[in-house]
Amino acid sequence: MRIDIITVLPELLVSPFSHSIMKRAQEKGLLEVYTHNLRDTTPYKQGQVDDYQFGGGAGMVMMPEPLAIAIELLQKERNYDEVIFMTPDGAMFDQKTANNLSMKTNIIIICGHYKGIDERIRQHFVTREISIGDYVLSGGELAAAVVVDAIGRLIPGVLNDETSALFDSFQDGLLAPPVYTRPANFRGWEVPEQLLCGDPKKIDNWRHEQSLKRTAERRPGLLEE
Ligand code: 6GU
Repeated sequence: MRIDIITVLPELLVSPFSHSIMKRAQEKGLLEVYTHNLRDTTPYKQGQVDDYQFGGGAGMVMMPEPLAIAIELLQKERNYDEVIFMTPDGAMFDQKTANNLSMKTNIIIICGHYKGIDERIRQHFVTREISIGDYVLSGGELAAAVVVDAIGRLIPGVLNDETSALFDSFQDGLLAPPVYTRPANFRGWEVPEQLLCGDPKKIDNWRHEQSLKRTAERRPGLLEE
């Protein structure tokens, strides 16, 4: 899978993909992430990418031409399954969307800044708009990093048995059960006996019960779905 991210702050997108699972996914050749500085393809002088909004009002808007050029340069090279715009008024990102996107081949992600991007880019290029939550970030970069991480780890072969996504919270619509490691007795606080009994069936049952309990307590809405 190849992901091209269009941004005015490519520096923000270096570290998130340089470590741990995201690093391994790229080393294995299963994931390619490229960032493109919008200022490199703007036709305007001094790298201008934004301007005042028509109708007045505070805040700059990202101009259509630099974005269109950046998108079309990429689309000339290969077919893209999605052109995603990261925006707080987009569809709420969730595990289902992550699963769906992890099966795509080529994706473009546009990171917005300032008051957003010219609406005509959204109408004529963008195929999907994503928000990562009901709060406002200063730009789409951190949100894009979240989305790429969530997608990247789901690409077949990225995770091994130890890091398997199968038992993640949300993967089966439930929150994950509590986990414990050594020592079995830490400061007098004991690991639940069910996990120490050695009977895989009992352990599975206990974990499922705990998942249901945790979901009912913390996210009852998930059980209704
Ligand atoms: Cl995708 N972008 C920005 N700027 N803020 C957000 C967001 C995205 N998702 C939640 N807040």
